[in-house]
Amino acid sequence: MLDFTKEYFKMVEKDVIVYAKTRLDFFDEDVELSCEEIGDGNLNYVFRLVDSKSGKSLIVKQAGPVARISDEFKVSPDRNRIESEILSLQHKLAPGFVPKMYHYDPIMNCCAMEDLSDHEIMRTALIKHKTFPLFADHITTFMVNTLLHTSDVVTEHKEKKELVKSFTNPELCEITEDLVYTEPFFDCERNDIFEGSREFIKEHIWNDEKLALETAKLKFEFMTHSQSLLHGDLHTGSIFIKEDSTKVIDPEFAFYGPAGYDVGNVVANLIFAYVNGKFTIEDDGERDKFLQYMEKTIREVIDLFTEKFLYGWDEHATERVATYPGFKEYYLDGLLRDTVAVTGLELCRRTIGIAGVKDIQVIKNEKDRVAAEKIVLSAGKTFILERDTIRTGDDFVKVVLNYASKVLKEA
Ligand code: SR1
Ligand code: MG
Repeated sequence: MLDFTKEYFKMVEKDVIVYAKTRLDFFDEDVELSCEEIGDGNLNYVFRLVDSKSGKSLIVKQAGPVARISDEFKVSPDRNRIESEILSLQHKLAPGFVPKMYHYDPIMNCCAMEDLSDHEIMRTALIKHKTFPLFADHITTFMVNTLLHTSDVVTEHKEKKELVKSFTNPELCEITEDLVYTEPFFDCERNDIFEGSREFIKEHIWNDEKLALETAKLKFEFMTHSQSLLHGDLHTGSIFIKEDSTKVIDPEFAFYGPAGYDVGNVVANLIFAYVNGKFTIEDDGERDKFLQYMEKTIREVIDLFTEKFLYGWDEHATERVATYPGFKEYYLDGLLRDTVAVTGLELCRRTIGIAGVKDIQVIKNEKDRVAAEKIVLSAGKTFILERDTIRTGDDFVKVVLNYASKVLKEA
């Protein structure tokens, strides 16, 4: 008989069925369960349970002791606690934008949550060139509610410091420090580059000392600026979507860091979708339509975030000095500067580093793939180096469009 109460072990599908029947108060007595492991992320095991009698379904997510992508990454299963706790907090701050959490088990390092199978992973949907007109509105509400409300602007400072303690996440932060801020910017063995892009990467990224210096500054800001409780990995693979609903999942990288980290991740991954559409949609009309949608969405994510952040500040700031004239503009300016920089870092790291994105990897034609990589890397570098001047949604889009037309002319 399986015992889930004494010692952790990594479950397989049949164990999860027993687990659900004996440890969860979710299914009916006469349940007829099937279970499938459906995870395609880099870290965890995700099981979908379905009761064929009632049609009820549930997700059980278990953390393994090492990452799925490579057992070089020994990651604390405590990330499952962090994920459960932050999902509950985000549910309060941004109701409707995260899955419901039903259960957390600190021995088996697993949690049970709402099944969102009527939604689709946003990256997959964007690669099929589906569009979601409500996304920018949804994700900016989620980000303002979670980032502004967990900051010292709104949260009482001793309470915030307790949250900083509770969401200290050293191992997952180390992954980000290495994979986002360090390895892509030198010829690191663990990088996973497309050979056709090697020369370009050498010349424009690895041999650029000015760029290296800026990434060093940004890495130290990431490690030391405990501004807001971040999702910490807010790319389009961490978002479930359907026409009228957006759900943010997988917050296991959560910790107190610079708020622009989340916003920049969203924008960079929209840029990947844009570039995918540019090179993979054959029909001119369809391509134009998709690209226009992506441009509009990138613009709106920045501009709506700015608008809602300023409005939310006026409505909810509790700290006296935060209301001094000029301070909220100063604060937002810093947040947007970080957003620009992180957009650039994410564009570079997903192209050079170990955790690539399908948007680029599915571009079959070698010349197109190299051209796509040149666009995102050039834009990425510009975002890092020129983070002091880029501020509006239109500024972001212009950088991408400029490199898209430049690279295509040269090709
Ligand atoms: C070892 S984990 C690699 C990447 O996958 C996660 O989703 C994060 O983005 C991380 O950087
Ligand atoms: Mg993830």
